[in-house]
Amino acid sequence: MPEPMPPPAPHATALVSVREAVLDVLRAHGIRHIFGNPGSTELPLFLDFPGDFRYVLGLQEAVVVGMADGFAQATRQASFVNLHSAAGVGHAMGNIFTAFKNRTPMVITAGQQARSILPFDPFLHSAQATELPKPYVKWSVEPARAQDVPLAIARALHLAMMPPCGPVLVSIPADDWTALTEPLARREVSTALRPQPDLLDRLGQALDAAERPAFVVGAAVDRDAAWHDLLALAERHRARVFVAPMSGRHGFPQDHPLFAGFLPAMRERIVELLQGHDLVLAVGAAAFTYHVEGHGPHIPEGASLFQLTEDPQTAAWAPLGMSVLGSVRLSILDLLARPAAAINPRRSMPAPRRATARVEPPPPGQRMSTAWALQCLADVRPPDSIVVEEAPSARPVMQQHLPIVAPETFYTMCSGGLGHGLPAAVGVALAQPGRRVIALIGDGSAMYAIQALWSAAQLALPMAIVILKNRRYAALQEFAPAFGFTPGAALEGCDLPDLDFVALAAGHGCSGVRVDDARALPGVLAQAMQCTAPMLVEVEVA
Ligand SMILES: Cc1ncc(C[n+]2csc(CCOP(=O)(O)OP(=O)(O)O)c2C)c(N)n1
Ligand SMILES: [Mg+2]
Repeated sequence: MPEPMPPPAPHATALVSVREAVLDVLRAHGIRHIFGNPGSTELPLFLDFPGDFRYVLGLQEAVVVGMADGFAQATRQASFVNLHSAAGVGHAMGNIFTAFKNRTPMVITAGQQARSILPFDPFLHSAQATELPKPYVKWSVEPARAQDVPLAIARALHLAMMPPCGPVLVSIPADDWTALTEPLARREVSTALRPQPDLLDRLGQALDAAERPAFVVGAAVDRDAAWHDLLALAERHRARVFVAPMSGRHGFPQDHPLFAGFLPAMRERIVELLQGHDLVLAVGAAAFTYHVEGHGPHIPEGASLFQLTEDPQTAAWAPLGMSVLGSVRLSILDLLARPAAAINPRRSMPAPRRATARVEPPPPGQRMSTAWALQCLADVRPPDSIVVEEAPSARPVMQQHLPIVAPETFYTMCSGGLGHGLPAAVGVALAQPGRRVIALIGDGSAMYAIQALWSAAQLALPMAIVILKNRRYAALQEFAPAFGFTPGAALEGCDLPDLDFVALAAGHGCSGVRVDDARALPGVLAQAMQCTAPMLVEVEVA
């Protein structure tokens, strides 16, 4: 008779607290910043706050998530957020929606009441914590046991970084942090997916054969660090390059001869602007993002549509054409690796766009135009400075007078949700200490998350905050005729009198200057490019 098997040896791994195990997971991912706004349910995380981490406090949760979004985009790494149970997540929701649309990798932890009192519907209980942020998180979980929290955080990090990137939420009961668990093994998960070679080859052949190709470039190009590769592809094929509608990042230099302009989020106008092209390639962009109703074809008659995207949803809903799914950068590199075919002899070099005419300052006593303000900014800003914009009616003016010509120098949100730009600029400035960050914000937009000024001041970030003060929600007034309003007719809820941004800056610990004289603006902006702490410039525009 064989001897019975001996029982397994007692488990030898030394146990650690959930809190230590989670901090180790973050360290393994290179995460050293915790963006948050604390409450009682989160305090246990901060017992003996670890010396190698930095807590970045936002005074409202929209600010916390906005800062974490800018930081994640500018570091190409998931950011880590800690919010207060239900009310904190609620405040953050607008910017969680934006992070989802921006494809920003972000792990959001939310406090929850202690497990033992959950049956009694306690104070601060988030009753359906995992449902609250849906559908704008890729995954949300409240682990079944305290010991499962570290693995949930690791999984959340991997999922957040897996394209299409986005926010995830882990709800953590307050007593979990001190429970004991086994430490987690460090591991790596690859994220970039290579596109299917035969489909990509068909796209390559179509590009070689096209007579007048056009590229429509979306946010995923810059996000994927593919700016220079896309430029090489466009030059190889002599493609005219448009920026996709509502793009949160720029993917192509606006001063390049192949640059063809910005597509508006309107079906008929897109078809009009793409007229004459026989092949349209949407790169890292939806085909297409619309804002208003439209009818008829999506691309010009006779043209064919192709798409490179990392996002299965975007690929699936495209109304026509062929979509190749995979990393945008790897797709472009694989296209560049194909032998360069002889250029179709009928393909001509497209004519470059006309340069924008310079604007003159207004006569003395008159308010300056936004065009003048942005031209002044373009004149004084360092070439590698970063513009973070949220100034809706100034966008088309900016596209004319404040050209973006280098990678990773422009951020705005892809969602349309105001309250992102100001905190995102703070996050970008925190991530890029050597670079000048310029927050270009409308007066209305600034007020959705104005407390970001306080975080910028506390962090002593050398950033310029330019507020375009036109005393109104101009974009809505300009948009109203599309809904049948008489142009210029009064519109309820769109006037913003009596906002004083210099006073608001002072109240948040920032310096501030008001400029109403057009000729004084260049000097003040030049000073803002040199500041060593945040400086707000309130620009009175017409
Ligand atoms: C969270 C949120 N609320 C409301 C809106 C609607 N909205 C779109 S543009 C706009 C006006 C923004 O005003 P401002 O920042 O002053 O820019 P301006 O239009 O004056 O250029 C508003 C309120 C929105 N996009 N997001
Ligand atoms: Mg305004």
